Amino acid sequence: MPQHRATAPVSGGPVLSEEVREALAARRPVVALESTIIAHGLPRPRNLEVGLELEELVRSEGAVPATVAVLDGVPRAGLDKAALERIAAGEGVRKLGHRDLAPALAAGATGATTVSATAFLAARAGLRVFATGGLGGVHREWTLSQDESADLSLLARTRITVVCAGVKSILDVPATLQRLETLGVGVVGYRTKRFPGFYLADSGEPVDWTVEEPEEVAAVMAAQDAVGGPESALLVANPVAEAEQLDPALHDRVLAEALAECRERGITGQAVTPFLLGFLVRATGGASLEANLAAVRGNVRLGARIARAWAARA
Ligand code: PSU
Ligand code: MN
Repeated sequence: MPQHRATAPVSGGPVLSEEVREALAARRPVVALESTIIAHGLPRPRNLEVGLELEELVRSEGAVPATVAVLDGVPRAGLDKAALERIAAGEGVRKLGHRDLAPALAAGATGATTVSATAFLAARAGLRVFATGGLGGVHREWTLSQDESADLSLLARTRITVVCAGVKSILDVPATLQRLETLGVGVVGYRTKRFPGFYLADSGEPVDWTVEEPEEVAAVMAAQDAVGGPESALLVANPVAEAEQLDPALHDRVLAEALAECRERGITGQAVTPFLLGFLVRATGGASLEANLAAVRGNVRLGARIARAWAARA
C-alpha cells in the first residue's frame, strides 16, 4: 500500500492522502468514512480495529477509503495509521460537527468528524460517496430540548450520497423522516421498502423509493445532477441483515432504560448520542455493538460498490 503522504489542499478543501488524491485524479472509486464513530461511537480498543477493518473492506471491494478527521488544525481525507491511532485513542479528540470546523482549525485542535463535518469536507474534496452507520436526527423529546442533529440541515445543502442504516434508533425516527422530507433530502431504500432502524432491519416506517442495485443508485445520483436545483444529498438506507440485527424486544427495553438514565443525569448536547450508544453496549452485553458493526460493514461494502458504479459512469 502506498504511504499516505499529505499533499496540499485543493482550493481550501481537506488535505488529501496521496492514495486518495491519485484515485480522485484518475477518477477511480473513493469512499469517504467518518471518524466520530471511531472516536466517540465505539468502545476502545475495538474502535481502532474497526477503523482499520472498514478501510480494508473498502479496498477489498475495489475502492479507496478516505477517512476524514481534523489533526492539529488540519482537515484531512485519507488518514495514515498514526493519525487513525490518535483518533481512536480518544484523548483530547473533540467531536466536530460542521460548525465546529472553523474554531477547530483556528485553535489547531484535533477532532473526529461527525456526518455533518465529514459530508462537508468530503464534498469539498470532490468525493461523492460516503458510508457511515446511522445518521443523527431528531431526538425524542425534541419539543423540550430542540435537539436535532446538524447532520440533517447539512445534508440538505451538500451534494453527496450517504449510505446508512437509517438513523440511530435512539432518535424519533418518524420525526426525522419528516424533517428529511421538509429539507428536501432524497431517501431510497436499498432492496427494502422499509426504512431501516440502525440496530434493527426495520424502523417500522416505510420508504417511498426502492433500488435494487448499485448501478441504480448511480443513476439516481446522475439524475439529481441532471434535474438541478438545491445541492442536496441522497440517503441510501441499507438495512442490517435480519440475522445480525439486535433482538427487537431487548432493543426496546434497553433503549427505554438508556433514555431514562440520560434524562436523570441531565446529559445534553453533543454528549447525548455517545452516552446512549455506550449505555446500549453495556446493557446488552455487547450485542448492540455487534449489530452496529454489522450495519456499518454492510454500508461500507455497499458504499464501495456504489462508488464503483458511479466511477464507471464518468
Ligand atoms: N453512527 C454510528 N455511531 C456514531 C454516529 C453515527 O453508528 O457515533 C455519530 C455520527 O458521527 C453522527 C453523530 O453524525 O453520531 C450524531 O451526533 P449528534 O446527534 O450529536 O449530532
Ligand atoms: Mn444533538
